[in-house]
Amino acid sequence: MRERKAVLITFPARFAVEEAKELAAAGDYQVVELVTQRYLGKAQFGMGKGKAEEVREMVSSSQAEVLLVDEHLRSNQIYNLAKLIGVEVIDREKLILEIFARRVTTAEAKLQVELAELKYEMPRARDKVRLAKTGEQPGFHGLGKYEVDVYYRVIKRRISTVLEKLAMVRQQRDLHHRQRARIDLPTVSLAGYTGAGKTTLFNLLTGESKEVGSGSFTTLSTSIRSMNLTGSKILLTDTVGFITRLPTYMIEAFKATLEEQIIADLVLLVVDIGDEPDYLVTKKQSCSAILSELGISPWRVLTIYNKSDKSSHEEIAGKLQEIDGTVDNAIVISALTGDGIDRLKSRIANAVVDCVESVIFLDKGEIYRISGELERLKENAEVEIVKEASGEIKLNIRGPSWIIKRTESWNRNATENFS
Ligand SMILES: Nc1nc2c(ncn2[C@@H]2O[C@H](COP(=O)(O)OP(=O)(O)O)[C@@H](O)[C@H]2O)c(=O)[nH]1
Ligand SMILES: [Mg+2]
Repeated sequence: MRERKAVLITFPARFAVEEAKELAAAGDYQVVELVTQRYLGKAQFGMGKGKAEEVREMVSSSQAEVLLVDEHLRSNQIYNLAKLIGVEVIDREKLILEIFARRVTTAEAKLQVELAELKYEMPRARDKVRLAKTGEQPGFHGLGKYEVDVYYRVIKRRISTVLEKLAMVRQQRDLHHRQRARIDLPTVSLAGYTGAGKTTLFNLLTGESKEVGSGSFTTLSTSIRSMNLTGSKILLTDTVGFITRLPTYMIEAFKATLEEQIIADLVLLVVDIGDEPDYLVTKKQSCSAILSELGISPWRVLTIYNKSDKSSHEEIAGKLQEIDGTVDNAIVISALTGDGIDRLKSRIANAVVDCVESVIFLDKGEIYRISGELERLKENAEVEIVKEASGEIKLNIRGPSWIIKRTESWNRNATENFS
């Protein structure tokens, strides 16, 4: 998709700026001007009138086609701004919804995103109804009173339809299964907050030279690439990443979007070690919480501390001590300079491609249930089938760890269910 030129307004904090730029890029916008404001909640335009007029000048001199405002705006603010500035105004929530919408491919995730879009529209429809009824702004956005009422009812009806469909899709959900069957290669995905350096690391590992933040990695297919690791081919996925200030109604859509991309034998959780210690701890905790809600157990997550080039060794050691209680085992890298990448690669190899052994116990009849998968397993691993005196079946397996991990759910007493 063609990138659209945009003026971006966000908050002055470093993190806010980085995140807003990353979101804009993921939405295929090319930021031509960046404006920071301490407060974006003013009634008429979100910002003061004077600032809004400055922005109008910027938009026209830079020939921007869109104004991105990195904050939740009410429909009257969007209306006022668009009227003053003369281009489309997209607020933070709308931008995030656009990003989700273009990433999702499964039925369930699509429905979750559609539901969030409708919920975004809902209060705005109510605004439009109210404005039209009080005659404050008759024909607001070209809608008469009658049309607005109808519009509101249509949204409500669509919400209930989507909810019904979702309930149906959930019953037949086998997302993990399908993906696993499709991708018969070890897969590793990158998770972490926006701005942590996922895309930079993705490009470094896959040898992709496209500029970071160019917006060219926004579709699902281009965010999956293969890389070579000690002679084995693995698939690496760059995900949408965690987003701060996510309104409650968007959480399900976010999870569905991420869930689709994050299905992997190993998740690399990228953390910016340059952050302040308490901020680091909070962020890392919320990442872990989201990952576990998505059904990814901690032993499948490898935390990576990125941007080592920005701090001294002592500073980094101090922070690691505080977060992890250990310094020696931590993977500290710089995706920018390449520092620590060889060690990272060997840790990934260790977790997914190195040979391991495992024993699986099955009840008598169960061997038939998994016979198809067992045949596939035999192509990649050594399998010895032993019939125990009890009638129970024991599988002795030896093969690359990613395959072994996937078979663990066969186990009669499996604690983690992969499917
Ligand atoms: N100094 C430094 N900057 C980095 C490093 N890795 C990424 N960055 C910068 O951090 C910003 C966000 O990186 P990006 O890869 O887009 O983050 P993502 O949102 O996680 O994909 C960019 O400006 C990168 O150049 C690093 O190791 N060191
Ligand atoms: Mg990225």
